[in-house]
Amino acid sequence: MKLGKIKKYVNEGNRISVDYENGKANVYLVTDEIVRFEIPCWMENYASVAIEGSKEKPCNYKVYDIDNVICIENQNMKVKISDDFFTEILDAEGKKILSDYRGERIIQRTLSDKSKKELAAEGHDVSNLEAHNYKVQIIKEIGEGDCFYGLGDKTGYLNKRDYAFENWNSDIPQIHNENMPAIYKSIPFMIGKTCDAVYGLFFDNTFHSYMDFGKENSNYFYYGADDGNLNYYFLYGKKMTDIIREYTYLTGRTGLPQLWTLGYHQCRWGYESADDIRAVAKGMRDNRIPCESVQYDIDYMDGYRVFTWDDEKYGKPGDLISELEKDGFKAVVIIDPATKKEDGYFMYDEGVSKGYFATNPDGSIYVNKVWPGDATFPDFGREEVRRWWADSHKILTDMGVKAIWNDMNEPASFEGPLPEDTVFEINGRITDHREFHNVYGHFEGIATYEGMKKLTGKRPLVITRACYSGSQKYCAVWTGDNQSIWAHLRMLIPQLCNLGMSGFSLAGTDIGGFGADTNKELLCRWIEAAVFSPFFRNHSAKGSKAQEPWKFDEQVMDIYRKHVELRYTFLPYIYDLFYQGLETGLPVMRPLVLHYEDDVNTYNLNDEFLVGENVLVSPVVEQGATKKLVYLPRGTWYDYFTGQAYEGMQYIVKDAPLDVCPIFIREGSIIPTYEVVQYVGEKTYDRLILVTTPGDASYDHFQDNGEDYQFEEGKYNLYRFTKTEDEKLVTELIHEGYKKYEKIDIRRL
Ligand code: MIG
Repeated sequence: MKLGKIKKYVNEGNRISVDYENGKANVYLVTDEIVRFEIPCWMENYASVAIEGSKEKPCNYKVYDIDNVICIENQNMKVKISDDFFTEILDAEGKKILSDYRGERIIQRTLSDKSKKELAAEGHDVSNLEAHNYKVQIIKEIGEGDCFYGLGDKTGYLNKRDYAFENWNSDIPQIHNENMPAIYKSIPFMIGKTCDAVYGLFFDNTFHSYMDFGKENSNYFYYGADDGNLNYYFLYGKKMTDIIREYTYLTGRTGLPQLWTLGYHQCRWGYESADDIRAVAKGMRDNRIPCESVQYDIDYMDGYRVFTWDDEKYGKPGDLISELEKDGFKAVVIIDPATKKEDGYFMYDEGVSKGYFATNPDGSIYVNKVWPGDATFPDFGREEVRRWWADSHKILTDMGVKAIWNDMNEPASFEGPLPEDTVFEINGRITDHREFHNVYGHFEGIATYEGMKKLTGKRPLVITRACYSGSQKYCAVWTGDNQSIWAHLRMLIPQLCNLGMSGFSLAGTDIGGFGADTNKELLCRWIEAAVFSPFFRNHSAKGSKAQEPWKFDEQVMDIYRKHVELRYTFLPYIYDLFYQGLETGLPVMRPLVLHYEDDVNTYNLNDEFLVGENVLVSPVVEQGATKKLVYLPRGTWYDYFTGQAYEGMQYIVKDAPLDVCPIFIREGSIIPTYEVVQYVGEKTYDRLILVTTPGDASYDHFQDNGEDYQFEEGKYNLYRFTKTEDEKLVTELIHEGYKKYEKIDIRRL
């Protein structure tokens, strides 16, 4: 993609179009902080899937050229564009933030032809010994010590430096290793941190893409894609929190969840009848472990036909749901996109007659095998298909279903991947699987969200496995089929933190591990590490060891109960973080580097995290460990359980026997908490308990009905609590529109 020399440029509105010898490029000033770079080598006027509507704001900037370099300058930065669309971005003081790499890609390894042959002969992959240049590609310089964050659900560590990844939504039932190129989601957004700057890059292209952060060569990082335009956004910011705010300004923010969805959920692929579900629900209540749902995996369906119910094993549709609802359980059911190919099955018949399924190039319906056997794939890129799918959820909501769990939407298929030329549509434009694959789950998510919103009037919970940037507007996510191994317990922290920094605030892992057998110690440590996982669900696979908390011993049950109760205690704090996120885009679970980016000790901190700004959690994630090395950043931190104070900017060794997950509260905190209930809705929350630590503090707390959209019409309360050095607490109601608490108490740490 060598564009050659600049011939001329035109500045119109927010766009600077550059004519090169061999093509053209555009630079768009989206806002004063966001600049978009585009080479429309594939399509002019590409409409983003991730970004809905225009995000352009009036911008103040000037454009001029010196020695054939185009300079675009505003209050924040200076963008220099040269021949070959070589770009350089400087801050207002002229310090370089990010620059394209001038050289070629060179793999830093040497291998003689002889060795290459020998390796190949033994079956090793030698295809990656030479740099493969992609149709769309951009290479940027790396500085020593640069760190990279974001990228959604990728495996491995918090900092992606020295690793390479791909974006191609993949169903991976095998162990998710740290060097795996891709799992279920494609979120081509990264935050770069240099020694004196931070920035964001969002590569908005849905084709199979590749990102390498210095693994190939420590002098550069690159982005490549198999097709599409070169189309990326540079996000300027003084702090990482600015970058996240801007990224979520572009691609949207996680909506306010219903309060109950933030409670505890129990699941297992292996509850095979109404009695199984009933027994688990009873187990939760009998053992006094708070719980909102016992989720229905694929066995509830009649022969895995979506939108049906197996009444032989699960009773009359609706009966079990309403029986359990009396005890506070909300029904959450799984839906797969693959629709059984079977004449006489209403979804198939309707889909065929209306032409709703993806086709082969010759127009025949594309078929592959998934759970129901031969199956077809709804083309969710079309609005009428989404509407059909959305409306089909009435069958479920009529039974009392409250939330939907979308699985297998990479899309997964048992007989090999869908061919590249399978035909889909994106809002009226015909395309193929190569472009559509990574947004299949995204569009299914929109359909499901719209359906549930219309049918229930409540804020939908749609839990999805596959998605793309921007899906956070519609979906919660879980990280798919992890395993009951310590490596996956450890990975929970960087994975959920990076999802959070990529806009996906409502995320969780399968607590206890999905595949393989969990054990007592692992399950205890997992529930501890997951207490603040925004989506909070224990799930396991058929054939694995049962992992409901009472399947072990009294000690496990006590530890489990203690931590689920802790979750319910902190519910209003977590809910507030979602409320604040509507404005800031910031996630609930955050790596320390997000708030302490000048502290090098936080750059690679993989085993602790913050919840909001005021709670620091440092779980034990090593088998056998009963002490934890905790890093505390600047300030004073208070042990949540004992109140003991610790000075920050140091590592401490904390005792953490099996029943303890070290939690610290920052000085000057006011944390809203509730009394424990067995499920949200068991009683009204009329008492708020503020946990406080010494020091000046101010905190805004949001309260509404926790369910629907009435808060958007002002039906909510916003309390402002202020505390000064003399430790007196002042309460103001800065917005009143909902029934107030009867009591507000204080618990001083
Ligand atoms: O290939 O529906 O990730 O959570 O329990 C298995 C059965 C299909 C994969 C999901 C998992 C779910 C399971 N599904």
